[in-house]
Amino acid sequence: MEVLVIGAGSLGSLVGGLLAPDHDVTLVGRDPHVSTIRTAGLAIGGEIQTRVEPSATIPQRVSASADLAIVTVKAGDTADAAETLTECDVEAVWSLQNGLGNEATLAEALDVPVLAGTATYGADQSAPGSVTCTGIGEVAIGPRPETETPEADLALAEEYGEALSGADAATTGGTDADADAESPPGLDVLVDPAMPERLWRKLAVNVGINPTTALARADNGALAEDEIAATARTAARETARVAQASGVDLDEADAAAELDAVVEATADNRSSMLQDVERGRRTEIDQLAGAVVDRAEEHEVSVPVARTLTALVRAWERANYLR
Ligand code: KPL
Repeated sequence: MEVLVIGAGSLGSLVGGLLAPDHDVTLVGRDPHVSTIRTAGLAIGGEIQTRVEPSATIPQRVSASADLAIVTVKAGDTADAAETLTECDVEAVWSLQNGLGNEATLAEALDVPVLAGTATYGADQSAPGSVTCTGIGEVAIGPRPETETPEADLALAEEYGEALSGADAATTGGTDADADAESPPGLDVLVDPAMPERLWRKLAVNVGINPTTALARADNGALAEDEIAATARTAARETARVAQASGVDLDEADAAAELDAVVEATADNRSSMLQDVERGRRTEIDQLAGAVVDRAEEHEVSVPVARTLTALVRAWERANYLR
């Protein structure tokens, strides 16, 4: 399949890199990452070790056709990604982003089916031309919330899920010693018809992990420690309460358990918000904890921890002239 990845940062590079051996992948990102991939390929390190050679380009130069565009840009850059895609001829778009509402933004701007997705892989863009897999997670595809064509979208998600899943997708977690540069593990893409629940569950994980690790300047594994774990779990539980008030069936205990599972699976990962803070970039706080606070207000749900985390991260952004 021809696959465009719009947003070749940490996760986009990892996902595109894992698809590259079996598909014709073009990574769309920034220089010097893009120019390094063009000359030397993409090195994947950490829990998966391989080198692959996808095509790579910057957004201003894309006018490609593809079977599928995977959008992995920061939630705040979704409208720009949609604009880039208006120059391309793609059959469908799959959002693999953090936060809620990205699919709706893409669907409003584009005249092709837009599918929803989640990814819980840990990924860190260590240097130009390379990405480190810091935790093997799960990748899911399914109909987007509020689609007018749920059955057709589910059929499409099944088609793409099957086409994208690597033959040896379950074989992950290799070490340096057993790394086989010729046959890296593919992606195991799970098809989920119940995307709204999955997106809210992922939101609960992100609201628990991302601001806490960014503020503590700690990797995800630090959340296994009691004091900060309690803060993260409370934020995840608050998110579940807002999900329930929004009509989505997400149990508080399930949200907290999912958080614990992702913390364990990505213990060595530096969350995407921590990576943003360390690089002095604007974070996704508005689309994560900030979005929960906004919806909590609409539904009169109390979310003190999400509110505090939002205020602290926004204060960091203001102090760094990012707001
Ligand atoms: O999505 C992530 C992120 O960092 O944005 C998780 C899965 C929480 C991994 O850190």
